Amino acid sequence: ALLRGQMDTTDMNLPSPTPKSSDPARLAADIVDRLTYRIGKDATVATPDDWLTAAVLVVRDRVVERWMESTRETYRREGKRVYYLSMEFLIGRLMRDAVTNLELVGEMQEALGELGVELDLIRELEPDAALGNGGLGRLAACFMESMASVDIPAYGYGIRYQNGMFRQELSDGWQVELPETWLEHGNPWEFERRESRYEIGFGGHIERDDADNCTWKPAERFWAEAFDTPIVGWKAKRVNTLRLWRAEPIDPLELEAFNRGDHMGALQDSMKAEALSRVLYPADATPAGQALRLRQEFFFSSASLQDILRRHMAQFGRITSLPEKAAIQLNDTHPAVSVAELMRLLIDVHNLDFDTAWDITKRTIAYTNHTLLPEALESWPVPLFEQLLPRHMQLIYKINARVLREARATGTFDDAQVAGMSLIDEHGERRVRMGNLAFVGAHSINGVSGLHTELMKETVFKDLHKLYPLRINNKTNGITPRRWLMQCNPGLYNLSREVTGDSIMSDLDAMKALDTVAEDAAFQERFAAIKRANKDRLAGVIEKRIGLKVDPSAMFDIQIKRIHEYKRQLMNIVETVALYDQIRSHPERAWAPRVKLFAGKAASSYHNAKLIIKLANDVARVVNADPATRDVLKVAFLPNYNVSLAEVMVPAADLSEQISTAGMEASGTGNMKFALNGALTIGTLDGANVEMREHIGAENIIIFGLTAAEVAEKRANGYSPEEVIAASPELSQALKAIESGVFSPEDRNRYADLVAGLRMSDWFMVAADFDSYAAAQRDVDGIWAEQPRWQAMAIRNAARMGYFSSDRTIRQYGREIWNVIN
Ligand code: GL7
Repeated sequence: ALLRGQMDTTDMNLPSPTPKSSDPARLAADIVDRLTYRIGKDATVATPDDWLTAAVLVVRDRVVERWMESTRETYRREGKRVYYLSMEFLIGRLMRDAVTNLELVGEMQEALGELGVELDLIRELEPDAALGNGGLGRLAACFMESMASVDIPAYGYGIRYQNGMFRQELSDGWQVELPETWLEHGNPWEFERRESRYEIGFGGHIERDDADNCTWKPAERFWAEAFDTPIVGWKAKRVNTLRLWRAEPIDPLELEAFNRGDHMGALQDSMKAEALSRVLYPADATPAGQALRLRQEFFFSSASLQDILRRHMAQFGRITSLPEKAAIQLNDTHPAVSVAELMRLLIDVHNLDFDTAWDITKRTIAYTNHTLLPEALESWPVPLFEQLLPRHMQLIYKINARVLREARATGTFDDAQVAGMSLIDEHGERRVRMGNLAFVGAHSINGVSGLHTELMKETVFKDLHKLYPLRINNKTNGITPRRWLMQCNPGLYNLSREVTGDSIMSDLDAMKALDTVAEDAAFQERFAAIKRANKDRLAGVIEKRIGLKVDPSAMFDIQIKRIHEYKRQLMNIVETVALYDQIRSHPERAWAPRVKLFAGKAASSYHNAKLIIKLANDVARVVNADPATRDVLKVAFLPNYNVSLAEVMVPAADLSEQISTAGMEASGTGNMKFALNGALTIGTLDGANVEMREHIGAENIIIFGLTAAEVAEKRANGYSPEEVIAASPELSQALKAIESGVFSPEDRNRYADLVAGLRMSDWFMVAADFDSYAAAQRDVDGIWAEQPRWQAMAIRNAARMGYFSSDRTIRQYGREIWNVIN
């Protein structure tokens, strides 16, 4: 009886778990039950957090049955599983997601209502799981939800950071970073799997066995322990697993040291383990660089691969069938060390020869590239790599020798090209190039928008693409319509369904039916009323957070995303200053009233990004205090942008700012969220904006500025921002005001260097695009003045975003990369 868990129980007559009812009375009773027996509290003393936990546990019970059924079914079918390896999962809150996908919203509201608790109130208490920086991490979260929704058996693998993305506060307009503590009240969604743990090694030396096979003796060893969160698909069709690893010491306490009186030294291992899964690196598209980051990358890659191979061997018993049963997707280069780790496991643990292992590795692994920014392409100093992962370094040299041999054998590459394809960068300090490692170890390398994929072929991977021409392919990003329409904008979702029918959540293309009512005055009125309600709600949030009153009938013009020079928040602010000047010079004109909203975090070490936040706040302070512009212009920077704030801001936007320097934003996904919620886009021909224009129609989107080719041309042939600035009176005046301290009277030089950067080099083409951008903004004003036209355009935007559902993206991965759907 003690061994029951490991025994074959098929012929035992075990009682089955009681199926969980979704009757509101039953739900209410269960909530009280959890409160009493799990939390140990009486209803009369329960805090709102206790009610939330009890409600989550009740919802989780309803998920578990479907979860086990999904797992059993995959096992029975002997199907292929998808493994999505990502350093980041930017999930946000899970309560509303799970309840809507289980279709229990009404029932839970009623059940909690019976207990005198409001669902809408307690779900606001749930902390955001902010285990990611921005688009890349949020994409991983949308993909997890879509894989469950389109019924693909999948596991997400990542790190259970104790502190996720930092909390941003503003102090006198400056960003202040504070640790985020999402686990403070525990996490009722997760299941700790103490039995699922793997040893992770670092450092040490290699004992040679024979030509291929080696034994690595690491100097440091830790446990990776699994925590599982169920991810519910639409209508709970399937429930998949997000498995996050936490590092644990193997020796929690070195008693010998402790007894010697070295109390800190005795805890050394614990502290080192803790550091591994302690905190998310807050660098967005900029490399972290430190040894701890490489340790984190290896830690979660190794744990995930050991788990994948363990599951494969337990079911199929033969390592060589791995590529038929497992598809491993690397989300950017962060898990690229997986290529070497899989090789090590196949050779040193499963005793395969190098050639067989290499063939299996390439057929199993695929890699998604998310950025072309040269500074974001990860590389590690060879000495650091060698010291932490000596066996992997050895394997990388061996892989490299083979790749370079293949390159030379074609006879088409010169020495410089071969050097560019090498896994080792030999310029200056020798470094391991993680992008090249991921490329050569994968059968598929995909970009995230059509433009980005083409640029990948022409730039970073030009020669590797020539050598392996069948590998690069495109998978344009998408967003889940459950979170980004149904949950965040129930008004628009319900209105749409009157026209489209009920299928839109499983088939976003059905939104197309809204086209037929785009010009209908009565429909426009209802559509506008929903937008207005969303804006009223956001106005409330703005007032509560920063004490600023804004007029909800004004145009809400929103730019929310990480602060980065290539995203050009600076251009938006400079244009705001120019507009402010214009309004003051021509108060008699009929200005379209605007509220310019900004939010986003800056990487802690990114000086200019932090200065841009301060500038937005300085400009806001001056503009908002000026009685001359009071009725037509307001500026606000909302602190601590996160998924939950996005869920309030996106549905309230009239205008979406997607104004990156063309060629630099790989895709963007915020752009898609806004358009689906009926905002017009002002944007450049960058990333997925290009495809959005094709789907929405050029007449329904406001495009301006240089193309990617024109940007490249200007950079190559040199361009003089001073000339451009001199030729633009508006820009000249705005820059002069900023650099002379009009917005920073207490520190007149604050923005001198920032503006000097624009005058001297202007790498991001702010000056070059300024006039075109300002003119496009005046076009926007013109459309706003013709409300029926604006509403028709906004409706057509929402109608035509079907292609950008992450269900479509995931089906393409499933068919064209993973081979799990036909
Ligand atoms: C990003 C891109 O910058 C962004 O354009 C893209 O939408 C996202 C998802 O593919 O990936 N790449 C990157 O390094 N980060 C991104 O958000 C941080």
